[in-house]
Amino acid sequence: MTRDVVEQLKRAMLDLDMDATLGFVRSIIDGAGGLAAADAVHAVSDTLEVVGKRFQDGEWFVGELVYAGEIAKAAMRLLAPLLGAAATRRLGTVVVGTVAGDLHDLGKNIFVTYARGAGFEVIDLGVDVAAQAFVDAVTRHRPLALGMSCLLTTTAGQVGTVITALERAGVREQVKVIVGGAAITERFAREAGADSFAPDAVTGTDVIKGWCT
Ligand code: B1M
Repeated sequence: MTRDVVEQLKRAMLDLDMDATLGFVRSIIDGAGGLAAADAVHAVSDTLEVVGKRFQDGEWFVGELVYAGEIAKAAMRLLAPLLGAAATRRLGTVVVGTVAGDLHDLGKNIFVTYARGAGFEVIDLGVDVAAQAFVDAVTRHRPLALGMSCLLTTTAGQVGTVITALERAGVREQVKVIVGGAAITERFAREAGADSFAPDAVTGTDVIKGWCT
């Protein structure tokens, strides 16, 4: 049963069937197969990997990529309120955004949800965020951490650009920098001058929790 619902959800998403996908998401939310919201998030993320592969292989085109992204976004809207415990404490402020030139936000939004659930106040700058906007937000909000998300290899250089801009503005030492997204590796993040890399939203949240102590 557990496997069935997950497999059906994945199949519906690959059929680009919005209604069926959301139906399976809702049935997981209602307790089908004893699954949790996080299981549905993993199923959606795994399916997006397949979508990306099909796009990369030329089997699918931008239209399919866009619509699969819309389905994932609608699924995440249903799941987000259920992720993470409701925060009862304030651990500090985190500024987050997707780097300039990059419009991908599903992974960033999951990170935002988990970080808020853990008790952080998250200031979400959205997508396509210019280096100066990150600097302005750090100067204004004096956060514990700055998180950047980056999915495109063509925009990965923005990570270093933002860190250099923070240094030039004299605020780099005030804030820890964490980076995630499919275009980033641990090594890349370190070489760009970040304090940490997050392969997933839960690890990213745990890393910033560690910075609170
Ligand atoms: Co795009 N896209 N896309 N896309 N897209 C990729 C990234 C790609 C790998 C697909 C492929 O070719 N295999 C490829 C990039 C290739 C490269 O750079 N080497 C690609 C491309 C080429 C493009 C366009 C250029 C296509 C075109 O127009 N020709 C275009 C670019 C637009 C732009 O940004 N300027 C484009 C557009 C889009 C859509 C808008 C259609 C849509 C995005 C919808 C949206 O985000 N609202 C989309 C999608 C859906 C994808 C794939 C299929 C899925 C991405 C995703 O959401 N994954 C993707 C293929 C792939 O990644 N395998 C692809 C699920 C998400 C949960 O994972 O974001 O990695 P992810 O987040 C993870 C972790 O990385 C981490 O936590 C999350 C899980 O817990 N994480 C963080 C992420 N950020 C974090 C931040 C943190 C901590 C953790 O702290 C701050």
